[in-house]
Amino acid sequence: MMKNKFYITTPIYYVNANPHIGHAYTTIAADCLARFYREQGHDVYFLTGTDEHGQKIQKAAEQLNLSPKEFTDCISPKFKELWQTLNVSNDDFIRTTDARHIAAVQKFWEILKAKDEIYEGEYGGWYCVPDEMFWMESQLVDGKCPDCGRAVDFIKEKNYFFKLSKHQDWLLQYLKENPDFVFPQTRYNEVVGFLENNKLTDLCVSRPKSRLNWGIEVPFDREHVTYVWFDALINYISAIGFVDDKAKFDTFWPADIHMMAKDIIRQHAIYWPIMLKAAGLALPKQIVAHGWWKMGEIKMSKSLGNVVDPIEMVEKYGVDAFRYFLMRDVPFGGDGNFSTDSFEKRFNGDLANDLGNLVHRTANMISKYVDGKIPQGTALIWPEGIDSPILEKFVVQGGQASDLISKLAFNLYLAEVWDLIGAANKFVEQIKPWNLKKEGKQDEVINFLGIVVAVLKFSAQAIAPIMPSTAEKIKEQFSGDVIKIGEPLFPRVE
Ligand code: ME8
Repeated sequence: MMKNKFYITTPIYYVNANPHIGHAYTTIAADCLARFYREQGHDVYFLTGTDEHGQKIQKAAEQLNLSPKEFTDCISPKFKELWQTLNVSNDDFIRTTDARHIAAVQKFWEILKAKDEIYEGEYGGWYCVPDEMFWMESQLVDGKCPDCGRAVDFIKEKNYFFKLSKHQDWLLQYLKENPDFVFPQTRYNEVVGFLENNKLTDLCVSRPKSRLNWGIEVPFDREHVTYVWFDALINYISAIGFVDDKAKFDTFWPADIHMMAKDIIRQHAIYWPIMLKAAGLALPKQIVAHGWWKMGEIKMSKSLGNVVDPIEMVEKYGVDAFRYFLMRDVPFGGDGNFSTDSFEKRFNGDLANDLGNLVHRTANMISKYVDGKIPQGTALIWPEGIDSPILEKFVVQGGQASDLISKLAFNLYLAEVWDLIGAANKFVEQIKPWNLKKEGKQDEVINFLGIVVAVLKFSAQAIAPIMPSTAEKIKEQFSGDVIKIGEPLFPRVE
């Protein structure tokens, strides 16, 4: 039997600064899906990586007196290490400086050229020499560079153009026929609206080497390098063997999900599908664009410096608490405001008081009331007179796996699990096992503990994609014959 495959990608991140919580968010969300589908038996390929060419990177390197390659060799591993620290289970890590990627970009150029989708043209604009930036007439301030105020020159240069515009109607039609192509709906509407109200122009996809040489050479004109987005997007196919592994490519392409934030939706929902269509390749199944993490009301970004460092968060609170907060606090798709207050509220509430407490008190009760023997395997009976619809349903019907993860409703998914955990904590107070024990009702004590252990095992399974090591720790404590009392999972923070 052929296994279902699931190919998911994150953006490849620019290496001109260290990764922050925004990058961590996308990558962790993708990781939750990758883990979820692996658990479901899919053949999963989870790709992330770094975007290393272009002027921004070249400049960042120059400032440090390094060659661009020396610079990117220094920063790219920081992303790789961060993903390990965050327990991210990526199957591959692509760098746009990898030989396999350079070969794929050049093959893509050749295909488009052969299909007459590329032409030579002239590019004109107001150029600020010190800033190495092109500006449109309308962007100039008093006829000068809007960035630095210096004089600008009108420059015309030869470049290659990709015939984006001729595919506009096709793309709009495609979007109308495939309303799930972009998620969430708000972003879908935005893309459709943009295409309905604007005329696409052809895309200038090369830069003369006299201006920029840190890029992938155009295979049929070595005096030009590839425009960064025309280079970067292709990573999604270069990583799965576009040039050198047909079997792998045929297995995994098209991607199931390209995950990102809303800032780069246009490149992914307009440029990329048109590039693929023009090259005769299948389109990804879905473009998923979540919101932004903000500080106050301002988007976190490396250029503003208002960022939260994921490493600091992990050192202070642990990996799983960080992963939990990101996936729980904000409905996926919307923007989120980061504050230490809201983080610590969730930490002390959901993690320390609810989950941590249930694990710890259950382990202690097993040790105290039943000589450490974990009650399991026997049919559970719902105790009469106890009012807890959520838990009663769980006992009577067994735990139901939720499909909210596959619908990308991570926060609702977690809320459901926490409803059950909350009900189980309340159940302890309702049942008062210490009284049952005093009254010698040992069967009832065992039945009670059996119910709580079943809740914990079910919850551990359910949270595994989001909190993999916490799930493991719970399973370790409760899966054998005898309880292994562990350290508190989430000691309160003050
Ligand atoms: O755009 N909130 O790279 P990039 C949420 N190299 N997510 C955020 C975020 C925030 N405040 N800030 C960044 C690039 N992100 C290109 C991509 S892909 C072929 C090329 C995340 O380093 C989010 O996923 O600027 C966003 O889309 C991405 O980082 C942008 O990363």
